[in-house]
Amino acid sequence: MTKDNKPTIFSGVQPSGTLHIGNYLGAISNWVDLQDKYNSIFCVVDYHAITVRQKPKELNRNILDVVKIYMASGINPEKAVIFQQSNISAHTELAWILNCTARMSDLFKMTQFKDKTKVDLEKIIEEIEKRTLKTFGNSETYIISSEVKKLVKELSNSLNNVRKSGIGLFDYPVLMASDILLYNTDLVPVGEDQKQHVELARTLARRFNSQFGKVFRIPEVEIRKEGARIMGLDDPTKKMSKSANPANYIALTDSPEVATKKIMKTVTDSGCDIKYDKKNKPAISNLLTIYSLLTGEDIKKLESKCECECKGYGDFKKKLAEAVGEFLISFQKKYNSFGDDEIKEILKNGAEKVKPVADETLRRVKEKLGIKI
Ligand code: AQP
Repeated sequence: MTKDNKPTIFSGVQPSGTLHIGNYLGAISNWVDLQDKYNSIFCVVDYHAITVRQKPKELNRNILDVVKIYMASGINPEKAVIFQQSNISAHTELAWILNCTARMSDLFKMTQFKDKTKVDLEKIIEEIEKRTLKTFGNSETYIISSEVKKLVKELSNSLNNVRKSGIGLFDYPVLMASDILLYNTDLVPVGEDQKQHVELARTLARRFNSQFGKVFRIPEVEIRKEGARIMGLDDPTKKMSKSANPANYIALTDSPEVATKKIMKTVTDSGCDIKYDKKNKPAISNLLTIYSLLTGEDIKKLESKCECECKGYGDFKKKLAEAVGEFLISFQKKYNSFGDDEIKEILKNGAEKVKPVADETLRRVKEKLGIKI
């Protein structure tokens, strides 16, 4: 709790590309709803973005643009603190300390690492064990069957991918734990893909507290009921992602014309009824979720409205494109109203506000570790 008795929320976005409606619906719009009730801290996590190669000029631009997106979404810098991660050196210092508490096994479990490197060592090892045991029961004898040979080959390929992967990509959940834990965070509002990383922050906080004495508050994760995982337009089995092909996402800076083209080209399910059914109709369910969250209309009502007014998917997509276009026009009007100097000033003020809190947490951590002289 802060002096005004409000619990603290912390969250952030990486300036790793063009932000999309998934980032907005899954995370940022939720922050807007929470900023009055909480002591709110929103970060531009630029050190996370460099876990994959970025062009320096683009990265510089993206950092400012992420803040513009926060503001256009309705984050009010009078109510919430907005700052740039790399301006507060306590983030990387604490990350190093937490690295000494984290285990390789904690990080190999992280889905984002598995997705980005195509490495799932534990699954392959589990398969090898399952197949050898299936053949021989509980016998201690292991014979290398051709199936197992194939898995061993897969394991060896995965290890090659691990060798090539940047250490930052593997380790960034620890940096994220540090981001969260520095500010005595009570709640971390994120999209569903980040849930596992918040769980790691909890694990590391508990581990540190029990080894050295209590410093960290154990944060809770906050995930929206609807919109927590907006799926890709080109593939509704994968989440919308800013590092994917542009056909995968609607960027918050796409013109209505570009967004319309993308929507009209979205993958559709078999059959032609407009029904929300995540399992059997993942594409239309995703589009209905986007439609509902952008217009505030209930999904059930949208289904019956579309049944009366739409002749199949084509009509439905046109209606959705209109709604998305309206949203983008109003969003971009606000987005374009902010100048770079104003944004830089907001980041500077934000860093000044959070620095004392981060430094104090780090001081307590160093004291517990025995390195404070
Ligand atoms: N598809 C999504 N649906 C709902 N929420 C999402 N978020 C991301 N994608 C979706 C949420 O947006 C916040 C900021 O995400 P991030 O920029 O820190 O990184 P990310 O989760 O890795 O997002 P991307 O778009 O997929 O980026 P890249 O491609 O660079 O990795 C988070 O709260 C996230 O959950």
